[in-house]
Amino acid sequence: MYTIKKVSELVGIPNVTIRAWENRYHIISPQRSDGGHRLYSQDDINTIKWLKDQMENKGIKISEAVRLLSVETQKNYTKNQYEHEKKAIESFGELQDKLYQRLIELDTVQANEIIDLAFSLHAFEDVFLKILTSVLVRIGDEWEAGTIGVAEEHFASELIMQRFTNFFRVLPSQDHLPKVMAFCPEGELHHIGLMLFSLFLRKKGNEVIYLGANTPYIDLMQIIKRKNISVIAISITDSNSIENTMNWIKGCLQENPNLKFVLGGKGFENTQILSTRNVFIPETNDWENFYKYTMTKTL
Ligand code: B12
Repeated sequence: MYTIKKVSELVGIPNVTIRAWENRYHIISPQRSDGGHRLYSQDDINTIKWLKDQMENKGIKISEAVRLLSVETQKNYTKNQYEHEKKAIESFGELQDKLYQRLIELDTVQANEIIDLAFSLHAFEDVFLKILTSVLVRIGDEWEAGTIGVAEEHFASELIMQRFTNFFRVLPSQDHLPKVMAFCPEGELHHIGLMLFSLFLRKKGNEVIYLGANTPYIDLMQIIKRKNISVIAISITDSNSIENTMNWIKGCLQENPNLKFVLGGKGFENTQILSTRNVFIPETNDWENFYKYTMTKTL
């Protein structure tokens, strides 16, 4: 740290000018010694030198130099932010690769350690979306391509699903919010998207009864009544399941016209089914708006 006298010598500007710039433009805020004297950092000195340079070599006024300084600072901030985000993405890629390797080696301990590390480094939504889901999708692709076996796929899906369910347990739920039941109809094994949507609702505080993949319709109406469910989330990948599902929904609505259904999944990508008063098909990436305008207002 440097005293004002030393700074004045180093940059060639009188003490009084340095203090005036400080008070008028708030460009630097030196620390204070125990005795109340100003103490400047190297960054402070660099800022003062930069301002002096703009005035002397470019012939501009101090007020204009200060304005330029804030533009430069913003540019540097944006650049640093970009570098930081780039690093984080690189580390997502690295964590994905490591986790993928451990999963196909069926190594429970190491796979869990990598997931723990991911949670310690990143926000939990990022870990679910950018690491766990990506790894599951990669494993599913490789399973379909025949490069990895069914045992590896099951092992990976189970281990990752356990982490999802752990989060389900710890997120607090609020009793006054609508209760949700989530499932994929019979024959549908793809439930990662459903899990992501359920996690989104759990984060909002809704209780979600998660039945998961391959759920027969039989007895579901009883659960809906018994558990006082008001919203039903259904995920469909195979569009052939849609017709049965829509018929089941009609039956449910005859018994309870206040029920709401939220549908999603690849199966709806190429269909003409539109949202109605009771049935919603939110756009992917638009869950926040869907929640804000539909879940909180109409339920
Ligand atoms: C992982 C995977 C599997 C895993 C599933 C594991 C699991 N636990 O879920 C396993 C290996 C079991 C599997 C099996 C099969 N699969 Co597969 N699988 C995939 C894969 C690689 C990723 C799917 C996935 O999880 N994506 C990630 C999630 C997050 O995306 P998503 O499901 O689209 O969900 C998003 C949205 O749709 C939405 N969403 C989803 N559900 C819901 C619900 C609500 C309420 C809301 C609001 C939103 C929402 O939110 C998500 C976020 O944006 C895809 C190919 C790919 N690269 O996408 C094929 C894919 C889905 N599978 C496919 C097929 C054909 C099969 C098999 C029939 C293959 C076979 N030869 O046997 C089997 C049988 C499946 C069955 N009976 O259901 C096809 C489906 C085509 C179709 N539309 O019918 C795909 C597209 C592959 C392809 N080459 O065409 N699969």
